[in-house]
Amino acid sequence: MAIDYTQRIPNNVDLSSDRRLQRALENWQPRFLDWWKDMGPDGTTNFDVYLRTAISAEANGWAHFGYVKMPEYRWGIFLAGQDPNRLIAYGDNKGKPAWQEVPGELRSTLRRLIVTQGDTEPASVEQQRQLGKTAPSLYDLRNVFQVNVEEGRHLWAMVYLLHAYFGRDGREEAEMLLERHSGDPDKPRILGAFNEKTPDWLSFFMFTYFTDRDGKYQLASLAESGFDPLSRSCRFMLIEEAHHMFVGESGVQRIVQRTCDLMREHKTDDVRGLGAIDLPTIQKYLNFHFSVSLDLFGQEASTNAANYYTMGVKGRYLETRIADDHVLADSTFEMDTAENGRIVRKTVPALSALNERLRNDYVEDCAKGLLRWNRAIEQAGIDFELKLPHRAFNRRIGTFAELHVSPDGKVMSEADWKANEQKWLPTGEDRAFVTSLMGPAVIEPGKFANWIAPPQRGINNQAANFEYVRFN
Ligand code: BYC
Repeated sequence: MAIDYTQRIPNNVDLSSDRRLQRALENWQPRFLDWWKDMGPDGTTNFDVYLRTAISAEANGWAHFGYVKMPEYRWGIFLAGQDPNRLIAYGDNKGKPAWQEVPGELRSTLRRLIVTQGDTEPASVEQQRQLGKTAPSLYDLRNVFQVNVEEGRHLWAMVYLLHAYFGRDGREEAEMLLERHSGDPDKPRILGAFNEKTPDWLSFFMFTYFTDRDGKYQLASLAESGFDPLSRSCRFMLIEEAHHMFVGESGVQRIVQRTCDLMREHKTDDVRGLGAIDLPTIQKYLNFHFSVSLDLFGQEASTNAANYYTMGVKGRYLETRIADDHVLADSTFEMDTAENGRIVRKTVPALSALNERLRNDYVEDCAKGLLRWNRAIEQAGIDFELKLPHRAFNRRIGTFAELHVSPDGKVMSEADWKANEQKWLPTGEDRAFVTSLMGPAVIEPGKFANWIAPPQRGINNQAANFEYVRFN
């Protein structure tokens, strides 16, 4: 179904045919806009931003680019097309038709997953609220705003499901999604990484590279859900998500490039004095964001994950492309786990290891960006390699949370960890330095802050000096 933009809430779910639902969502809409005003990008009400807006929910040719005043962005409800013959691909319900309504016995499980997913979306907007003030260019300013409006739309995607399929509880949960706030000591966001700060652009690019990538893997698993409206919501969200990870990967790449250019030009490792971010500091930020994002996959051994799978609620990454029985009752999986203060390899039932399996898929994907970043370092003739730290490094969730582990995977005492931690994770001083580089936003078209290289091409193939944001 095409997206109907004549409605107060743009949608492709024929919202006007269900007056009660439409009214409920129209009641939620002003609360969302109040939240955006209070917690979204600060001081941007009058900006015209060159944004893409969905005009179709299919992958090819889905977006329109044009100037939008940000609070007038048309947030709406867009689900990928329905396959009327879709079958559940795994678990006890394998082979049965996908559910168009929520099965009673799965109600609370599904609601919880949808709420957890929904909670991350506004959280990230809150985390990024102040970034516009220090944007290194108009191009980057436009990109953070694009990410923000789409995370806002992802919130709409989950709120639609809560309202449409979970009755009163769902409406209450939708309210709560606007009441919890990132880092709020009384009402924090649900998952740890979403209560961290994103105070500078290196953090932002690392966040969009590593944490948005968790989004990709979680959404892909939920896209396998037997609950078809959730699956269709996530499939369209994944199309939007790809740009967010591009922003992260290319952002880090441009910082690395600029650092290498300065190192070569001035024949020095000490680029801090030249107003750029040294490679060891980039590595520390990478260590932090990777480890915090690994926590988002949950416990290594998880009966929750096993139950989600068996019930047909949450699948594996690209479930239908995996060649096995899709039931996993007799399958095993090998993974590292903490035991008696050591890391040991164990064979465990595959069903209980599904979080870890997804984490493996994620780690493999994360490594690809590092190959490209390292190529830039190598091409500059610099002897330095960015590395993903060991998966047990700096964990708060799961089996490794009880251990202290170095980036290369060595288990150590708390005293040794304390003595070395500042070599591996950003210190207060590192953060203060990176923050000190974040000057007032660079708003002259085609100009960039000193610590980052320009992108290789513009958004939607625009020229290098395109005016991505007009301030009015
Ligand atoms: N923090 O059996 P386990 C995105 C709790 S990002 C705090 O492993 P489960 C985005 C857990 O709740 C993607 N608590 O749990 C990115 C459980 O509590 P109970 C977001 C945690 O449920 C950037 C207990 O520990 N989407 O889209 O299998 C910008 C046992 O754990 C954490 C989703 O997460 C944690 N990190 O796994 C914008 C998808 N981890 O039951 C957006 C939906 C675990 O003992 N969520 N716990 O009280 C899920 O699939 C699952 O909830 C999780 C956790 C994978 C997160």
